[in-house]
Amino acid sequence: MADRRPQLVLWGVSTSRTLRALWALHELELDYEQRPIQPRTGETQTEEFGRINPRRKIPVLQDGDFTIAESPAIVAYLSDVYGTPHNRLIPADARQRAQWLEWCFHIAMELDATSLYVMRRHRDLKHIYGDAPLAVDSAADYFQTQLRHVVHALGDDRPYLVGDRFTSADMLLTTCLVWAINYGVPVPPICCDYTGRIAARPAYQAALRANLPPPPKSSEEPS
Ligand SMILES: N[C@@H](CCC(=O)N[C@@H](CS)C(=O)NCC(=O)O)C(=O)O
Repeated sequence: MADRRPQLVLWGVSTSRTLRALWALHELELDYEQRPIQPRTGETQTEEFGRINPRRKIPVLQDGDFTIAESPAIVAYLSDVYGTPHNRLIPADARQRAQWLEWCFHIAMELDATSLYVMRRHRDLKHIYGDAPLAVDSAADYFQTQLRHVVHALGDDRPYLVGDRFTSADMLLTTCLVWAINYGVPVPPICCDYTGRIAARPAYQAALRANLPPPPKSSEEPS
């Protein structure tokens, strides 16, 4: 009998980074299986997960015997391997690809790691990483300063960051903008309009649903 196990397995739910991987799976209309583990639940600390990702971070994608972590890399891998000319998430043209990479690094480094994740670590997760209100305020200011480059790029009614089609740079940016808006960081109207438009994509809506954590197990449920 043929092996019916799905090829693609995504580990992780409930974070902005897991959402990116799920979003790509839905944009590319791929079948996948979920392992809905969550951060800070102990589920990233198991022996099984440590073998899959020694960094003990979600998301992680398994594609048969291949494993890849880091949300922008997962999205790029999926597009490279499974994208079609119609739905690929990476530009084909060399110069546009360079600009796409420039945006991906800018968003992952400046908007995510240096700004929003600092706010998360030192405000929401201060019980783990330490209370640092000055760092939180400074990270929020830095986010707004760095966002000026996005405002400039989206000027002249440009619908997407790179070229004339949707790419994974738009996925990274949208997840950061939604994150910032939820954190109460002021976001200019042009970015709010952009976020609303991109977030209306059916694949984003499907990914949001798939990114919901599983309901807590009731101790009264029969085992
Ligand atoms: N740069 C990574 C960040 C991944 C990351 O930090 N994941 C956190 C949750 S957002 C995690 O898995 N933490 C493990 C834990 O707290 O158990 C990416 O973009 O995928």
